[in-house]
Amino acid sequence: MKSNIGVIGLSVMGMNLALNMADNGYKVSIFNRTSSVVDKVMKEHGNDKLIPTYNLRDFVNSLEKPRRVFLMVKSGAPVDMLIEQLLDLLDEKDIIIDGGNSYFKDTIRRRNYLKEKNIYFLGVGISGGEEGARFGPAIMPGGDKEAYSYVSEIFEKISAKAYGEPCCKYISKDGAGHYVKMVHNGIEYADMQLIAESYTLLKKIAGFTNEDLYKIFEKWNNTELESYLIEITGNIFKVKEENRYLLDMIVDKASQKGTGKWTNLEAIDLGVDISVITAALNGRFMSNLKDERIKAEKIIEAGVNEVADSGIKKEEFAELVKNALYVSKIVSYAQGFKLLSVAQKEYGWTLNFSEIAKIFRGGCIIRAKFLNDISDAFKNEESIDNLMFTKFFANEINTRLADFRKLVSIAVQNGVAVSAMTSALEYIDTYRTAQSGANLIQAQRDYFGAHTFERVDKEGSYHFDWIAKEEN
Ligand code: NBP
Repeated sequence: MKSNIGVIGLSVMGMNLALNMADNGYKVSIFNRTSSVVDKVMKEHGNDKLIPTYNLRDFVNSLEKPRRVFLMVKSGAPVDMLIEQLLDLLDEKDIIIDGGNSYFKDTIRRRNYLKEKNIYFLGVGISGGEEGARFGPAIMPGGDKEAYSYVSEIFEKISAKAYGEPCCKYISKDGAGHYVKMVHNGIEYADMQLIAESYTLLKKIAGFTNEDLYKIFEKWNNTELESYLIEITGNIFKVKEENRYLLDMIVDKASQKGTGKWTNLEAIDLGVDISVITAALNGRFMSNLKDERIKAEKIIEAGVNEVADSGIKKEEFAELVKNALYVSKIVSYAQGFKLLSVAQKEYGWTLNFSEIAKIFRGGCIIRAKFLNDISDAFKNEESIDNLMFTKFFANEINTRLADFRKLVSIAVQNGVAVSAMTSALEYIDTYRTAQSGANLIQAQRDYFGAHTFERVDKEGSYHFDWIAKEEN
């Protein structure tokens, strides 16, 4: 009997996905460039559902048709190299699935290339790391829709389940699945930065201890903030090593693998403001200037005048932080979905935001209760310009905005940097400014470059001879 699917690349993700597929009753052929890895997997996890293979020809021949070849290798050149090697061995209508973190434009290119060869291609975003891959990731499949019907059952079975539904839904054609995964990663950066800023405020301004912070986060996890990241953050505050809190022993330098960078570059390309996600990326860059920050603290003064005691009790302050965190979180998701809405027009995709929010509810790092609200909000108001304008979220923001402003002011007065939160507040204020100062920018542009301007009192495009007027 032939295998139902084959997995190439048996590092953390590939191995765990293959085991997950086998657990779900599928016969899975496995292959890895370095053969000893195949032996290791068989030795440690082997069962009759896993079929080891040691060259690509045997791997391909072991699969039932149409063949489902799941690549889980390092993104970039390895994917192209494998596609080339597989082309000699596959038949028309076989399906190559790229489950790695590939750049969506590579996915579009590969799909077009393989279409010429009559090979189907799916670019699939997978989230959840090792644990997710083993027991249920969030899956964002994009690519040839005809081919998706051959893998949908497997994907839905191995995916995480949230509220009884699989965290897996076909996204749209060519690079759409990888695009949604990329935006998901950007949102993840923002979520983490916003929580880190909340921690800083609670610790530096209100003086909460790690033990207090554990209790606060535990409480928050029973509110609208309920999420995986709030839960694990609470747990982190408790952990001690040799009588010292482990968190206090960790150097404040945050690394990254570059996925947040792609989201930001893409937003710049499409002209979309994702300032909270950008602030999160900048936060990681700045965190790495540790030595310079130590020097700067001595060179640049805080400039904090005697701040009058605001009279806020610690508990009240924690409530302000909670409201600011929640509103900022709404803004970062609103920005992520705004990027998706511009991208779907740019790349000709049809994205269902309500369903995308549902996929994120399980398996992945950003899983959170409020994704149900996002899903409902987009379902109720499909063609809304921005998540923040939906009735539900407009109300959530309006009822907390005064607290949010108060918190940001306290942070600024105390010289505590909260760039992601401030960016969220600025985004709200920029959006809700019906009459901005951009008329002056247009006037300047027309003055020095004759770039023309539109007028509020009549139709058309105008140039004014500013210099002549000045000379008169
Ligand atoms: P890695 O990204 O570390 O890739 C290692 C695998 O790629 C090994 O199986 C390696 O084979 C194989 N490989 C390489 Br490198 N070059 C190859 C080539 N030219 N031909 C064939 N195979 C090649 O593994 P990972 O961390 O499991 O991630 C796999 C994919 O999933 C990546 O795209 C990653 O970004 C994505 N992803 C990872 C996570 C996570 O939490 N780790 C989460 C979500 C998505 P070898 O053993 O012979 O070197």
